[in-house]
Amino acid sequence: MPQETPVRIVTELARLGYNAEQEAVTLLAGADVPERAVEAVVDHVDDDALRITAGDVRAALVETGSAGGGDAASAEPGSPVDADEHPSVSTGDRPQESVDAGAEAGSNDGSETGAEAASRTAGDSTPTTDSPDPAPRTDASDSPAATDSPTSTRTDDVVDAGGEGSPADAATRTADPSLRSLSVTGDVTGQSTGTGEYGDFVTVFRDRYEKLSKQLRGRVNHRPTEAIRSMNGGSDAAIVGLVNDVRSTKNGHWIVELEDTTGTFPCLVMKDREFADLVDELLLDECIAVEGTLSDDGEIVFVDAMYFPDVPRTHTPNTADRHVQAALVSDLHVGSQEFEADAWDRFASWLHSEEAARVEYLLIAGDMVEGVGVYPGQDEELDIVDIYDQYEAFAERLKDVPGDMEILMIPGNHDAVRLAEPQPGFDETLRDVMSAHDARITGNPSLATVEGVNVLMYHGVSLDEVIAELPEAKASYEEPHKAMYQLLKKRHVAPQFGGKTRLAPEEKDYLVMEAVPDVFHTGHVHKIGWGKYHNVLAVNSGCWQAQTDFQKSVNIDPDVAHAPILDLDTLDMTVRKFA
Ligand code: D5M
Ligand code: FE
Ligand code: ZN
Repeated sequence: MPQETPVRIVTELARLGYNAEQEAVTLLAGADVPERAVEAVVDHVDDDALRITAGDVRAALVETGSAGGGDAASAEPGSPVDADEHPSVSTGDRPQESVDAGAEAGSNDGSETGAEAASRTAGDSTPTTDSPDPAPRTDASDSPAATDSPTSTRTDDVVDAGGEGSPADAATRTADPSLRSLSVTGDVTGQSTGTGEYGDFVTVFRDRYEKLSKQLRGRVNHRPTEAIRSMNGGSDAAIVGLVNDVRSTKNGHWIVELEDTTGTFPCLVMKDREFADLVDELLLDECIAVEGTLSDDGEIVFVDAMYFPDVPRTHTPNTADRHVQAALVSDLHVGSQEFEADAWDRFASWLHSEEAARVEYLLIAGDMVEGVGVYPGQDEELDIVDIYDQYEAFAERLKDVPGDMEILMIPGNHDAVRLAEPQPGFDETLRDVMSAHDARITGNPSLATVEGVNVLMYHGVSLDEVIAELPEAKASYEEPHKAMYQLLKKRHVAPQFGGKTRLAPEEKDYLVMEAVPDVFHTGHVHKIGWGKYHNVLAVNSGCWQAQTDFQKSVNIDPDVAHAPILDLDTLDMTVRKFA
């Protein structure tokens, strides 16, 4: 058996969204036709499974009769396939910080993230080639340190090293902006038509229903609720609707009321059904489908299956054609006394270093400034009290970023645009203030295509809602990426309207994820966390603001000065810490 078989198996499983036990990989590698064995085990495991066990493989191989002579001979202990580590996608840098596709790779475990060391000491920082890497790389030849054609010369000043990264070698690196591509869709900027009238809400919810029901249509044979009302008791029935209400019965079962364009219909989920815990995940106004049987009196559907629009497991992410990287940040809060200017300086200096030569994009997911009047008593914590002065100061920070980098930014809830989502990009006055770096400014959310990679940027206010509404295991501030998985599953960045998230009714629902992103980038909760959900990399990018008094009072312990650095050619990610 070729030695690389285990690596291929792990890579393929990762692509399909699974993590695997080492023994499972060994067994698969020993099958007569490993590729077929992988298919068999993927067919065999539960759709929601994240981790493939040796037991799964044995069961699948018995089912298909393809066990083969495979024995434990294949992957040697200590060989690169250490499935108990990070079996899937390596950053190629620090294995313990690699993005672990399929498994929950979030990273608030207190371990040093990414190149903290790298950001402090240039010499031994390159977390690349020499350290033994227990995680198989997706493509071993594709080391970030590899020397394909030299790119990138920062045109403006080189490095204040300050010990942070080594100076860029202008002689060997030339940035070639002609290789770059960045386009944005799904942006409300300049498209806003909503007047806030009641009728606009009807329109936007219709559009939501239209778009999301389309995602579900292929999976159930549904009827309008109006038609279901005239069906005979005992018939099979399926409904696609927005969740209008969720209540428990006195026996602990659940009634989920669904609404479509013809009316509403109650659906009963029995508490002992295997999918009953999905009810915990429901948010009002999200779109789901149910299948079941009408009660004898035809008044309620007994649910047998529940479906979410979701991201298909088969999603194959797009990647860039060359080794180029993007830095994903958010929540600077310039103007706040807690803005970590020194950390930002270290980051900006590092961007000028050779190590960052491939970092050609900077994507900022909102809360550029602290704003004014965002919450009561905020003025006492302001370093800069005038909102325009705050943007001036932010613009100065942008000037520290290498002049040849492409910057894309969207607003957040502290920024000077309307609070209701979708938020348009900044107005002309503020664009002027920030014009020095020629950044692209779009709305919240925006879908950016960066060298072929679809990056959905959303500030993240709805994460507060998801975290408040769902059980901790499914969404928490410690693991913000899991809350992001829920948004991906619902294919909507802010499903529940009326709580923390304000909605500006427009003709279209800009908050629906019509296309599956390859990368989903949010901020807002000031915690770093990332992981893959059905091959989509979800990244919440921390902040550049130390804990405020308010955050202290509510026990928010922010992750300050982390910069996730994304390889656009592999979607591997390294988090660098500049605190
Ligand atoms: O939000 C940073 C985090 O702090 C985010 O999770 C919301 C939370 N936060 C901030 N202010 C408040 C108030 N007033 N109530 C509840 N939760 C809050 P940011 O957008 O940076 O302020
Ligand atoms: Fe913020
Ligand atoms: Zn915010």
